[in-house]
Amino acid sequence: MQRHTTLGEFIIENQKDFPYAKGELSALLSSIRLAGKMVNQEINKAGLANILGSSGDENVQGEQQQKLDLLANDMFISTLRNRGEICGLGSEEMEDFVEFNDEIHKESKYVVLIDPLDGSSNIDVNVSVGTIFSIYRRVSEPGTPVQLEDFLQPGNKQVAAGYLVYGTSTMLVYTTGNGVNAFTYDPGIGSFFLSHPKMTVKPQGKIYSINEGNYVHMPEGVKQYIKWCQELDPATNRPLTSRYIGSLVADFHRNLLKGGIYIYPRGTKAPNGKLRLLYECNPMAFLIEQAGGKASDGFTRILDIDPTELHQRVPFFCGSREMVDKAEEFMERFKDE
Ligand code: P6P
Repeated sequence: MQRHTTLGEFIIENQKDFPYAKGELSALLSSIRLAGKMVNQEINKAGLANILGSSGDENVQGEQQQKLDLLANDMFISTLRNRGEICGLGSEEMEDFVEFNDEIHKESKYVVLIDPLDGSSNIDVNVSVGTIFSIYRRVSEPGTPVQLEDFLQPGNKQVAAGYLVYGTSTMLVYTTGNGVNAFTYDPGIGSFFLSHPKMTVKPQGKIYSINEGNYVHMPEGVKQYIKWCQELDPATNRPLTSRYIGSLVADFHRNLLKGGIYIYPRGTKAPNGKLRLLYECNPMAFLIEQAGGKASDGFTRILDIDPTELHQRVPFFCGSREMVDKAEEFMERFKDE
């Protein structure tokens, strides 16, 4: 009986694509796989155990921290620490990055940036949430403590990026710069199996994904683009369909499979947008470009933005290439309004 390749087998088979990784990156991806399984188990039983709802604390963004946020954050930190492949980790849930600077870890070559549970406000209403991760080679000298500069690298320096989506099924989607591959978790066996090899995003789609409740706060270019999406023009397959889950990973994943655009623009309420560059926009931008799509802040390629702060926010336009091109046209045309 022919069976699908497991994630572990796939990582080993494709290790050769990574010239300077002597297995460390493979081990790092495997530890993310393990942490993902652990988080998945907690999410699936969240309704039963007393881990729903808010922890009562706020994260660095001033957002209510859900209990599962903290649990997911701790699980990824402990799993990544136990595997010895990284010298530091930055997370949405922590003000500063974590140093792993004992004898083993400070020689490690990689750092990880992570949003351990994105969209977590949806947990209590049983909507899909996700984990987003981004991996860089450190720029500081191995053997020395990790530095902020190791994390503040442009997205075009990422060596790997991906996400787990905890939905009707749990999937892990990642790239190391050689295309995008997706793996579906079989809880009965406890393994991820290759279900969507070499994923590509359609150049044009019918779905636009944005929180239209923020319309009055949006830049004119985005307002005009939304109106354009809603016009009746069969020749250009309009009106488009509006779909917004309120969970970046779920909206991104749907657009990757079906074609579409996700926009979180700057606004009067969020002058730089809401999404964070380092552990949301950069990893998603790496993935969408590897699948043939596009990601910008409305003007500049996301992966070329030089970060200045660990938790900095940027406007985010991401998805089918021709749809992002069209939205950028409106941003350029109305940039002075
Ligand atoms: P809003 C979740 O908090 C998140 O970071 C993304 O997952 C999601 O797309 C967005 O914010 C939702 O934000 O302001 O539309 O509720």
